[in-house]
Amino acid sequence: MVTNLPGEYFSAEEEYHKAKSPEEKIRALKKMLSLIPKHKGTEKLVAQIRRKISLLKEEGKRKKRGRKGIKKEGEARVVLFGTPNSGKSFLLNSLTGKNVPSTPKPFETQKPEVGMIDYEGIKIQLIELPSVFPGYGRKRGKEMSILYSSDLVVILGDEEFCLKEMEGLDRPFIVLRDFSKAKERIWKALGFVKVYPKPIGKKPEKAMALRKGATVKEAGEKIHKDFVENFRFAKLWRKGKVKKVGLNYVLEDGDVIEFHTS
Ligand SMILES: Nc1nc2c(ncn2[C@@H]2O[C@H](COP(=O)(O)OP(=O)(O)OP(=O)(O)O)[C@@H](O)[C@H]2O)c(=O)[nH]1
Ligand SMILES: [Mg+2]
Repeated sequence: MVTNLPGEYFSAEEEYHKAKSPEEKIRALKKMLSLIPKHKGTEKLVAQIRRKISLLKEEGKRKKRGRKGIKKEGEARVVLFGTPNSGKSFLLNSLTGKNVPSTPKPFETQKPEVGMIDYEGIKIQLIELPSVFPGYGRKRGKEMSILYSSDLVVILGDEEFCLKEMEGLDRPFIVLRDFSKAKERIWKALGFVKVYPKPIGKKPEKAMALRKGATVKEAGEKIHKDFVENFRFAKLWRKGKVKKVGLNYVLEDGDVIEFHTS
């Protein structure tokens, strides 16, 4: 506990606690810093405040970078990564209904193109990245950050070449050769289960996607927090059978679930 701090310090500290934006917080912290008498007994406090300031600045930078990026939408982000003319635009168009130019010209796509796959009502974001070339990883920072944020990379064209440029990225990937199976393979590789929520006394609603191994609790959280907070039991239909289950029950693909609350 540092003693002999001036009164203004505490009002600056109050300003800091009231501050909403990172800029306001930084301003208040700097004021606090200027009001601390500098001696051995205050060293720790000074270091703490400096650290807070640098963290806030870092956070601000990160947010700015994020704003320039593509917003994540849907249940998952899938990225098409491939050598020139491997059919990325063709596939993006056929899976999402987009209309980006797809011709025999290589490197036609110059910036990331975004579309949305509809898989039985479940939305999956699909992004085509400009074609890969030697040194891509170093030169295409924005594209690399999209790859980093993906749940699945779909590799098209020269597999070896693509994997080399992705070195160290450590994302789940599939290599796609047969376009006719693209949608199914993407869905399978994402490893979701489809679960159908059912309001009491009504028909099941459209499917929702959950990670494999997800429980009744996770399904409830996704629909309405009330379902978990006031949970009594859930009624579950699976392969023609009905049972009463609790929050920790693990769901499977095709389950129909009805929440009962108090
Ligand atoms: N791979 C593939 N290509 C097809 C198919 N049908 C047509 N194509 C043609 O194959 C070429 C692939 O081009 P794009 O879809 O532009 O390839 P890309 O990977 O986006 O290449 P970039 O120009 O580098 O962005 C085009 O001429 C397509 O019209 C198909 O079923 N599979
Ligand atoms: Mg293209």
